[in-house]
Parts: sequence; structure tokens; C-alpha cells
Amino acid sequence: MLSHAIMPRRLHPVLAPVVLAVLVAMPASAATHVITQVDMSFSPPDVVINVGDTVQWVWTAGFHTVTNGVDLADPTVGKKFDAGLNPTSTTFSYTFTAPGTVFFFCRPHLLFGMTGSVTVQDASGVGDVPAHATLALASTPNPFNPRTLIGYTLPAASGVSAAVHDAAGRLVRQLAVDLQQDAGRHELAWDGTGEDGRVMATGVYLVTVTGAGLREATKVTLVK
Ligand SMILES: [Cu+2]
Repeated sequence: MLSHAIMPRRLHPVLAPVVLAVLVAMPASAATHVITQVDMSFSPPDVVINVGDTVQWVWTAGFHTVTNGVDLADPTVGKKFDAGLNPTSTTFSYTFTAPGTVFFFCRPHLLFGMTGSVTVQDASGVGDVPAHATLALASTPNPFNPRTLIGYTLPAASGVSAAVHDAAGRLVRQLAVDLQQDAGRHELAWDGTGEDGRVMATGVYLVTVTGAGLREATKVTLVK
């Protein structure tokens, strides 16, 4: 009989409300998320977690660090962590207690792109930025002379910071500091000069853009 076959099985009239009440009242339990060092990268580099969760970084080979911040120019004061990840310090754990995005990198391998982020969401969700949004950072022309345009897309209105570093990790030029911009495509120009206005040497530079809780870097080559 068809009507019998599709009839849902009845929940116990007394237990069903109790089970539902327990499920609704149960708080999300704190979780531990593992990020593994693989060669000169973190895997996965970017994680989305809940407030109260712990991230554990796990060493596999070599000498690395797990350093809070966007780049080497970040001040030491106020860092959440700056831990070694090496044969004598094979794991590092940190519990995130406030919502927001926390960036980290490996000091020796920052310029090899050994960076990552932890986005901490509160109970109401991550906010207006999708978890897998990107800035779609790209620089044209590249290689360049005399200037290159750094294009990026903001998924939400945000303050934007952008900086250029040389191959040794030194800050060459601050292109923007908390520049307020609307959602959408934007461009910043770099004319190949340092803070003193002089044209930099031929070579590879790292352009980093931070905004809307995202951070991306791209290499550009100055040629003469
Ligand atoms: Cu490293």
C-alpha cells in the first residue's frame, strides 16, 4: 500500500520533544583544527573556525616559525604568537577567543608565500564576507617599467592596506594604510620607487594587499 510506505515513522510522543530540546540547547563544542607544515607552505593555509576553537600547527621538516602578522614589518609588540616550528618544537597550539581574521606567516619563508590566516567567527556567523572570497590580486604589466597597476576586488567595503617588500623582506614602500574603499574592483599603482622616491633596483618584489579580512600577495618584477 503506497500510503503506508511513505508514512513517516512516528517519533515517541514523550521523547521526541526532549531530544529536540537537548539538540537546540547543546552549545557548539570547541574544536581543534590542524594546519600542517608542508615544505614551504601551510596546509591548509586558511581556516575558518569558531570562537573558542584551537588551531594546532604541526611540523614535518625544516626550520620554520608561526608568527602572527602580515609581514616582517609588523611590530613585535602586540603579537598573539611568534613560535618556532622545528625539530625541537614540533607543534604549536593557540586558542582563539575573539572574532576576526588573524594572519600568520613563517619568518624564514615569508617571501616564498609561507603565509596563512585564521578567520574566527562568532555564533552569529562570519559576517558579510564569504568564507572562500578572494581579492583576485593581480599586477599588470609584470614585469614592469616604469610602473605597474595592482588590481584587487573587495567583497565588502573595507579599509585597505598595501605594501611592497624586497626579496630580503624589507619594507620598500607603503602603498596604502587603512584606505577606506567600497566593495568592487580597485587599483593601486606602484612606480617602482622606495619611500625616499628613488627608483629601486631591478629585481623581484612582493606586493601584499590586506582588506575585507583577506590578505593576498603577488610577486612583481622591476626591469630596467
Ligand atoms: Cu618556513
